[in-house]
Amino acid sequence: MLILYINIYIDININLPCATFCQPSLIAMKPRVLQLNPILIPAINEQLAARYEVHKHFELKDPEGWLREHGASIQAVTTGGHTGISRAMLEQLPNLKVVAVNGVGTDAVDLAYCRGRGLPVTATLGALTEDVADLAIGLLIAACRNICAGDRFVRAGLWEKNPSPSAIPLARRFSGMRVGIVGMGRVGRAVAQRAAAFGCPISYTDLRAMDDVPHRFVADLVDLARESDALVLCAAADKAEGIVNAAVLDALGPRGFLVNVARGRLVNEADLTEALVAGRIAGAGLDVFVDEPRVPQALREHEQVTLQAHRASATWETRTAMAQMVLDSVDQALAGQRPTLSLTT
Ligand code: 8YV
Repeated sequence: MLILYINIYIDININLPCATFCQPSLIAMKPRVLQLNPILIPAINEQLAARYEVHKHFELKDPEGWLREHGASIQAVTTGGHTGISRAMLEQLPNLKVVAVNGVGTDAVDLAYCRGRGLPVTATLGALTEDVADLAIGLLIAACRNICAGDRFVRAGLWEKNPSPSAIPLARRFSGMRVGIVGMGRVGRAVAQRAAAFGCPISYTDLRAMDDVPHRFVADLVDLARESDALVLCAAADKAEGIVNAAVLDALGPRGFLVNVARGRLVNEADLTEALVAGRIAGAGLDVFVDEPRVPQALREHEQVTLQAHRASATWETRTAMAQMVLDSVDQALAGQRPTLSLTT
């Protein structure tokens, strides 16, 4: 440190070329980390910045030019579940030691390619389960009890103008609804636990029946929809694009509700919009969309749809736990260890 200080001092004051004095071996370069998505926890950002040279891809003026010039120096990437990282970008980062996903969805990362490269891809497994399940139940209750439409009615002063109880249509009871869960992983199980506390009979579908799940397994999604009052999507999107289509929505029927806290592309959004507009399903609670942040106008205008801006894990508690996992994964990988949360190595 002292030597570095003297070198810089001499360089500035005597105007000798730095190369004469600044031998790279004497300068402790911080490893470079590329952030593809902001981390919202200041304390974690401070620790990242203290240990690493952090480059925020989303703030770069010319991200492509920057990558061409500096890609080879990047040792770690942090990203969001929805953002992931493209194969093309991975190829521009030949010395990468870890992709730390600040989320549980790894559908936007080519895991097979990373496996082939021996590159650890980590996820924040278990950190967001409770919050995502909470929001799923919140969206379902909001959708079937028209909570947001009621809020808009009161805010707009319409209650005073039209105080008759018939001004707002009667809603649908949530307690006791037959809830069908699509994807019985951590989040699906947490949704089931919560819905069961409301007296809801639970059924589920997944790639296979699970021995440790006490609920009824239904192999076919159309059958599950037909036998449910509400479908809650908690599945990984890797191999399930567009599984909720017109046939599933028609099976759910005009009294049925759809909740999606997983990935927008599980749903054929055009089919969903048509089904809602035509009243072929009763309503929906949606946190995720096919082309975020763009949400189809028809969904935005529909009174029986409750919308969120991909917020299911967005609490201080969960995002702090997630960010800590990201930091730990980067630390482990750059210390030459296998990150404990690696899915690929
Ligand atoms: C996060 C997600 O909002 O876990 C995921 O896969 O999509 C979300 O929970 C996102 O990853 C935050 O960066």
